[in-house]
Amino acid sequence: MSGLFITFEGPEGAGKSTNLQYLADILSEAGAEPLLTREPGGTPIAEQIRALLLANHDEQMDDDAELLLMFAARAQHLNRVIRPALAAGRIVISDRFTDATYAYQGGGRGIDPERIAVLEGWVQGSLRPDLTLLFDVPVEVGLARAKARSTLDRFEQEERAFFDGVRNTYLRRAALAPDRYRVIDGSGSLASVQAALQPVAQWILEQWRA
Ligand code: Z5A
Repeated sequence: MSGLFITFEGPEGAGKSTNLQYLADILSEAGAEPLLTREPGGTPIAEQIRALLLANHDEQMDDDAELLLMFAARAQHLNRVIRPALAAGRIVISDRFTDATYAYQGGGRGIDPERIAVLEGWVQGSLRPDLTLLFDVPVEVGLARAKARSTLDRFEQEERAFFDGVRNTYLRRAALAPDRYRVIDGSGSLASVQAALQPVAQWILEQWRA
């Protein structure tokens, strides 16, 4: 038995968390009971690493330290939560996964994607998401939403160029692997975004039942 691994990606304020719950509700009503999780995080230890990664520190975090902490959290999350759930045949939906590392640590910080690929192979082996929903919004729209909501975490305080790098990397990766990604315009009304999710939900259910 093997489940289905779905990831939600996008720059800040793109609407991932809001729409993840919406999709999960549709799947649950259809009897699928998806497992919802997030990165960095998803287990008690990985959530502690998340807190370290998002907090503002007096000391600047080294880019390599940030990258390695992302994958440390991912190893814990994958082996404790994601792999067992997939092995049990469940649909797993993660709010961010390794595409975020390529986007933020690669496109944002400027780390060579080949170095990220080494860690991806080490930690994940051949495991990749079956489907990635990329919620795309212009940088200024996403940041305005994030700023309206709460105090800014360590990533949200970055410069404009950082966020341009994040968004461009996501879009480039999606263009290179159109079979795995669905790009959803997250800048429209919530109703229009949720309408776009309806056929995606049906596709997921068909794949899961097959
Ligand atoms: N990170 C990394 O660097 N490398 C990695 O490998 C991984 C992660 C895995 C996680 O923080 C941070 O970790 C993240 C990348 C980095 N950077 N930051 N910041 P997080 O999980 O707290 O942050 P986030 O993933 O960016 O979440 P977010 O800012 O909450 O964005 P979102 O989930 O896409 O948005 P939302 O919460 O659903 O919506 C944001 C607001 O907009 C909210 O008030 C909504 O009501 C509103 N919204 C949503 N959709 C709409 C529409 N369509 N219209 C109007 N308003 C809307």
